[in-house]
Amino acid sequence: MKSNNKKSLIILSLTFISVAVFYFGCQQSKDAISGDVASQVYVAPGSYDEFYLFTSGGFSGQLGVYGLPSGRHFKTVSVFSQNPETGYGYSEDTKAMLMTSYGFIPWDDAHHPELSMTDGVPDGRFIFINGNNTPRVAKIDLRTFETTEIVEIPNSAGNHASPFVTENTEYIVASTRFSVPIPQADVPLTSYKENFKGTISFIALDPKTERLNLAFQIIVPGFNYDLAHAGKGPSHDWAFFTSYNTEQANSLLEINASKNDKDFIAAVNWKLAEKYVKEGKAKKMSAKYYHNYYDEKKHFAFSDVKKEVLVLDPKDCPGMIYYLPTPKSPHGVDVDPSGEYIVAGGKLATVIPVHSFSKMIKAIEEKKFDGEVDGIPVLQYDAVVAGEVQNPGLGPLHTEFDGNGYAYTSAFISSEIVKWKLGTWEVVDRIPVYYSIGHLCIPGGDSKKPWGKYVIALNKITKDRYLPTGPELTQSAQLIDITGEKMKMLLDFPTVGEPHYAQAIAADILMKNSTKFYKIEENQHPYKTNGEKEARVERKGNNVHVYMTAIRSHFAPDNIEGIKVGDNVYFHVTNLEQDWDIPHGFVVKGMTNSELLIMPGQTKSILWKPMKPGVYPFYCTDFCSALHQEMQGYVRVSPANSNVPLVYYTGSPEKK
Ligand SMILES: [Cu+2]
Repeated sequence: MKSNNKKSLIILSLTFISVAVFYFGCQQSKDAISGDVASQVYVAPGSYDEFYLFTSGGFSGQLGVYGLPSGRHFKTVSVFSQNPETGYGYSEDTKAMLMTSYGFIPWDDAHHPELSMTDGVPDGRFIFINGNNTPRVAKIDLRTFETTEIVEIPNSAGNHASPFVTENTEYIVASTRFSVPIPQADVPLTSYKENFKGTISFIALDPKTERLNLAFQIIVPGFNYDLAHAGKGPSHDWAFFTSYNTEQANSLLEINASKNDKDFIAAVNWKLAEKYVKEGKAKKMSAKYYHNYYDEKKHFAFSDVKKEVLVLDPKDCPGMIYYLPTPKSPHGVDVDPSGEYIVAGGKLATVIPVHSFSKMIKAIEEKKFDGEVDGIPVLQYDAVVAGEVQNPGLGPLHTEFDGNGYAYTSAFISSEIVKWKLGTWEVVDRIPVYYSIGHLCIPGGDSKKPWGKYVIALNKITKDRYLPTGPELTQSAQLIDITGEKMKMLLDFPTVGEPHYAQAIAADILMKNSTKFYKIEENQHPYKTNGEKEARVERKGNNVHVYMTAIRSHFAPDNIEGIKVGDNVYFHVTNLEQDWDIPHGFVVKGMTNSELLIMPGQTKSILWKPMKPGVYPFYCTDFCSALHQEMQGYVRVSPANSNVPLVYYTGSPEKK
């Protein structure tokens, strides 16, 4: 009976989708020709976009930087994956960023960019993003658009509900999608209910040093924790995490995790958790994990290996965590700008349930509980719910806010954005998107002060929307005007990787802080070369260190002899330029890793292991001047047993 119901639900959904696609497809082309849509997204040559849009690269592991309203792609920030464009993860000075307790992992699945906030408003200092697969959280410095820190999260698997920040970025929250044995153990999978647990992690951002630190974890029942958002205003002290699979199934979750009528949003009082940690309620648990950071003076990444983590058990910490019953496998959880409403996206629910923070506090005070799970009180649904949005589209997932009293929810199955009013819960508008929207983004739309001008749809499927590119079509974002009563589709633009979630911020907040070059006198790279006079080659056994400089339009030295097969040749290249937008590239023929891309004032190092005797050219890859093509040199490689002396020069030969 059950499976029949399921089948008919799927058929119904598919029918709805095809009708929606047909109907809305016609409507959209009419809209597109009826107005001055093009002029609303046109950014004239030489003019700037109004917003930066940061989209996750999904399974590319990177972060995309786009302009709005143009949709132009400006940059890919290297985060969890090696990037041959920049040498990130290949160069000696960035490899440490990708170290984990499982070794060097040059890939991840990046999902949720999240801007740092002050007073609940994006402040433009940092953007964080999660590594979903091998649980990690990265911090990207928005002065340089470089990843400067990556923290691995122990006791976690599938770091999905992450990294959402509290009102002043006191903490970056994260929780585990997959519950696992904690500590890890070789147990039968059928022992899920006895042995599997979840964790919710709080990573602190030190306001002075701006460094991250995994402050503590809370151990929770073995559900799948899916998404999160921290509170703001009255709910400042709280963070909210959706869960599904409260059934604790470990097989065929598509059926087995959909049995309970309601799953939970976990409401965590992090202020109280912090207090319990200070009072010594947390237990030290051994757990090996990496904390990688990039020292911007040394231009070099380092790894600290951590050995333990502080863990709180809700049983020892009354009042720290409550469950809000929420229909039905909730996905997103979003807190409105006032901090009062906690909106769930029940992907299988027929309504959008909205919880009230003040009702939640009252229900806690009045102990309106509906039982408990592992010592965690479950609040009564009717005691906490503020209202339900009826007819919210099929498969409601995520909600963002415009700051003018309206909420916008993405509906995955019916491929639309639904606009509704906070407080009355009435749907006031809907617009189709193409197709299968996941997250959506309003600039500042999860903050206290959204810039309610646009909503960006982040779509999974673009069939029929673009020129075909083989079996894989581009994924896309769509820009929608939300300044009027009716939403208006303005622009489709393709994205690199899966545009899973995105955040946007007014451009002027970031522009003024953008680093133009690194001051050469502040460069403390361990292999820096202070000017061409110090350029040199040093042999230490079979390790050869080349201290090289790059300036328009030559390298020093540009001729090197006496390198042998079997040597480890480290090129430490210092870019001596002190001018904006003058990087130099460096690569040797046959190098098996990548190029280096060296910003002005930076030093970078890459390892080359010559395999065969011969003469190997090297050159600059980044067009830097009219004589860029002349920016080149040669390395002579001799057999391992040769006695060709080590010689290097720029201009005329000089023996060493
Ligand atoms: Cu060059």
